[in-house]
Amino acid sequence: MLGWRWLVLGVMVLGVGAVAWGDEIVITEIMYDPASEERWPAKTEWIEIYNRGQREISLEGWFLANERGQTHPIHGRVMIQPREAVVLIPGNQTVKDFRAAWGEGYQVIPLDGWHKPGLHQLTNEPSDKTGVLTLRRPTGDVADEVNYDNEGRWPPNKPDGPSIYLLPHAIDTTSNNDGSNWARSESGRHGARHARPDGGYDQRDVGSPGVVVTVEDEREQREGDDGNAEGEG
Ligand SMILES: [Ca+2]
Ligand SMILES: [Ca+2]
Ligand SMILES: [Ca+2]
Repeated sequence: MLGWRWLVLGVMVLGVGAVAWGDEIVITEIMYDPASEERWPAKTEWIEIYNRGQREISLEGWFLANERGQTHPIHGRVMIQPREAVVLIPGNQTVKDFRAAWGEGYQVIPLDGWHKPGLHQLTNEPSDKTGVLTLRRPTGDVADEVNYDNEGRWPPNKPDGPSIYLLPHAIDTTSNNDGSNWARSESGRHGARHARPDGGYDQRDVGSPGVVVTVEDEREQREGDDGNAEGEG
């Protein structure tokens, strides 16, 4: 006889929809080699994460790690809503300076321990053994991992400045393991813009912090454009 537990499990599985439980939060953009001042300590790196699921998720206690160490956990009640992008910055940078360079309209979360003796910083010389960036839950479980690189299928990192970001068709924790699903940010494309030269940032930096464009977004945009065209005609 199948007990009630199986029934509950079955309902839970059906209820999750297209995105598997625990697989919702995706690393979508990495600014590992900015043109901005990057001498120790590098304050101008950042990472964007995105909720592709259908439920809000608490980020309290989550942290970043790489092959050299880890940051301190996010403290306090920080929620990420479905289809929301959140930006993580080094704890020695201020949200005010980040916003002066990159603008408003999304959550920016400073993380202590981005530098020695924690994460050390995001390596500018990634390889198959370095640049192993992970986003982890309070338990230490890996929510997402990206072993970014600057060779092979991965976008190059010369000249310094543009971030790498995940393309619209590939916004999930498996597709972002493949370098061919990433591109270098270009101003005007998929929400990317130049940084304003303020607070130690260099305007050669290009990125789309706080903006993630999915295939669904592109479809809605197209339908909106068609609607406008009909309305005007
Ligand atoms: Ca770096
Ligand atoms: Ca991954
Ligand atoms: Ca982005």
